[in-house]
Amino acid sequence: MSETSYAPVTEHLDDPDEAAEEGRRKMDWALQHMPILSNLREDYEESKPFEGQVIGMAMHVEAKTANLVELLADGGAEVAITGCNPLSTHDDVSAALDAHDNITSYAVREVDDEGYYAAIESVLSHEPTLTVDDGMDMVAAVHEDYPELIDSIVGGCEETTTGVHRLRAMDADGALEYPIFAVNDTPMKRLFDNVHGTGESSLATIAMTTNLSWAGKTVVVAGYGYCGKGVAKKAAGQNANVVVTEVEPRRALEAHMEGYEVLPMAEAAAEADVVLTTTGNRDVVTREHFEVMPDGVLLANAGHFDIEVNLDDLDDLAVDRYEARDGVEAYELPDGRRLNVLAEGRLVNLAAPIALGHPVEVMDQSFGVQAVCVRELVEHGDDYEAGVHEVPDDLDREVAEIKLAAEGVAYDELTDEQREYMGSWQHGT
Ligand code: RBV
Repeated sequence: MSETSYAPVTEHLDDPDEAAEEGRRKMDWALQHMPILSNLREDYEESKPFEGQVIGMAMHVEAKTANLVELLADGGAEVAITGCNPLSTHDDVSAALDAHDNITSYAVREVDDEGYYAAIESVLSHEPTLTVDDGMDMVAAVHEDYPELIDSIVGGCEETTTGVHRLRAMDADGALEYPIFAVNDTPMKRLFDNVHGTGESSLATIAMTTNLSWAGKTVVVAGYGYCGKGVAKKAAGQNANVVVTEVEPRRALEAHMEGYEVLPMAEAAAEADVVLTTTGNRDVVTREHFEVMPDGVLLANAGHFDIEVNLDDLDDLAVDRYEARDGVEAYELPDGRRLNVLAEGRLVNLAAPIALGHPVEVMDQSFGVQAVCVRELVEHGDDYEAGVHEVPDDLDREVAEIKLAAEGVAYDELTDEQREYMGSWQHGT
């Protein structure tokens, strides 16, 4: 282990036992609303599919994630975990995880940059045979700094759009040296977590952080991907006037046909009460936009990294900067306008002081897919070459079926004739 390596969470807390108790309470509450993880857990506790594996994880360490981690550990794995964002960790949950015999948690909230990467190194010192990432920082560390681990890594899973995007770029460069499932891209993840999860949790966190209403506000949503669609729909549902900005012509048209105003950011910024970025790209809101924004505007980001709102530009323009509320930093411009940045421009639904991440139900789905993907890699990892892989559809269906059964939702099955018809090309009118 290198000298910079980070200690487990318990060494950073005054009273780890008390913290662990509170963290456990949060996990128990979440688990009551996670029928998929509960179901898989029962199965894996018995069958121990992960026995002999070491799983290295970098994810948002809070109660729902913790239930995934514990499922993997109770299924036989040794798990080492750290955060995937310096502000999203709940220390009490991290402590509860670390108290488990098979789990070491290095996640600590408000860790600095150096500590953030040192904690990833600490996870890698466990020599994982599988990686589970949200944003790809762990895969990057393995390839850049610990390539000797690659030979014994069976495969990995990636949770989020930005991570999958980075992995595909790495794969295209021929630099990705083990197989990774694009968990984000499954229907059970993307159609729920990205749309409903991001929509609900971002808006709820902004409302609670500011104590302001959506009704009558002009809300500029940057990016009309799965996350942007969810945010736009839910903001409109709360009586906001939604303006969408896009760079992709089909998506711009889709937003237009959905009834939203579509404008270039330079024009949208001048009308905005709230700007919420969901693009996964950098420099979406910059100096030229700050220059025209109204006094009091709220600036928040729901993308994985904190580079969508260019805070260096804003800092350059500002004559003063102060904490207006917990989680809200006001930047005062020379003409007196105040531009309010939420959660330091980090993903607001997880990084704001009161943030809880996505609702439990959607994370149950996302993490259900993670769990079956890890199982698939353990059982059939050799079948997958290095590179980014789509999750096999039957695994995603398995997760959907568990959820439908738990909800008591019945659905139809194809008859043999229908199946035959759908598989043939000869039938016409
Ligand atoms: N996300 N995790 C949570 N654990 O509360 N909330 C959101 C949580 C994930 C989500 O799946 C998304 O793809 C990713 O965070 C962005 O970093």
